[in-house]
Amino acid sequence: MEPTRRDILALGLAAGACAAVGGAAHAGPAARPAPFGAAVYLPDLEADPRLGAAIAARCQRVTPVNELKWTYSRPGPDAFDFAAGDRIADFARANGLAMHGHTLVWYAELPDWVNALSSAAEAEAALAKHIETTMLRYRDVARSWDVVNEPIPDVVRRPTDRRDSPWRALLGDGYIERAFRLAHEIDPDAQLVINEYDVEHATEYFPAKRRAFAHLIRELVEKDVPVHAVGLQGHLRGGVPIDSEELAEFVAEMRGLGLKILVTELDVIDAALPTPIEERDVLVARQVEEFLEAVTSSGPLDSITTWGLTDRFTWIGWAYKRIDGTGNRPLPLDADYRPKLMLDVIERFRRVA
Ligand code: 9MR
Repeated sequence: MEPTRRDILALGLAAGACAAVGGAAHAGPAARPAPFGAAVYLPDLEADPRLGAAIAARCQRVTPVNELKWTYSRPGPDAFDFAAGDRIADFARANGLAMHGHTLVWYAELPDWVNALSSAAEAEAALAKHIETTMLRYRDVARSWDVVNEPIPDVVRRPTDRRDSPWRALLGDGYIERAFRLAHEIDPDAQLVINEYDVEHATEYFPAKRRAFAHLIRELVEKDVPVHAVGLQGHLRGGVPIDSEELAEFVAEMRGLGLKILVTELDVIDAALPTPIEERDVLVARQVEEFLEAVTSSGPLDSITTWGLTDRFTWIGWAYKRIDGTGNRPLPLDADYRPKLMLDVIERFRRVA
């Protein structure tokens, strides 16, 4: 599907409008665009050679979707299984891509033996061994890591609320600080990211979650914890407006604390968007535009990664399947690897200086 001229104008993609967005508040286009990345799941990479080719041609970074999660890489307290992680790392190396490590500490995807840990000492030892072994193995190719993923619960009552996990149960909220300090000791030059979702909208629980996320990050920075960047996952809810003003303020505050801003898992959950593809693609691209506009209003992004590259392989397809039977269209390339308007929007905001 070729976008119509009306679509292009609506998205500000025409040359004049292009200069206006991002160009207005800043010095001009970035000398080097922010790296663009895609997350990739090994079975997809191995199933379709077009996927690897598209990533190699279009991306500078790659994130393993699942391969470094504990259920995949930690069969037992003394055991590591890096078979799948190594395949992604080799793919990255072979194509000159950086790998973004996802993720060292998370509440989810924990094997039974972690859920059975029963003392602070055991939890600390498990974390330390995991962080050290995993970071050192990929040190050459992974220069950035989601050290702690999703530390804030979905329903936040107080800004001090933190998400429950075995780590928190055994080590208290200090597990977050501990993880960053351990990661920094192991690889002092790696970029250490704190990563979160559902902070982009104005409705429901989003603002409270964003406030708790900001509270946590402020607390870490005040304690001189080596956190270097804020990862905004960006699993955007199609049809739900972006909280442009508050999100821009949040990001500006984070930059003021000396932190970089990364978009780590961008896609648009299009389950509730209209059926016609042309219309839907415009709405998806427009939402990405609103989001990227807000998060670049105080400076450039350090990188932009989408959670997948093509609509052919996306978690949205099973997690938010459309009831009209048409395929989901959350990503920059369609299921046949044709670029969509969303890709033009990303390309534009990569260049904000
Ligand atoms: O896309 C991932 C899916 O294949 C996994 O089953 C799921 C659980 O491990 O994780 C999905 O990726 C998530 C990411 O790791 C963290 N942020 C939210 C992502 C989408 O759910």
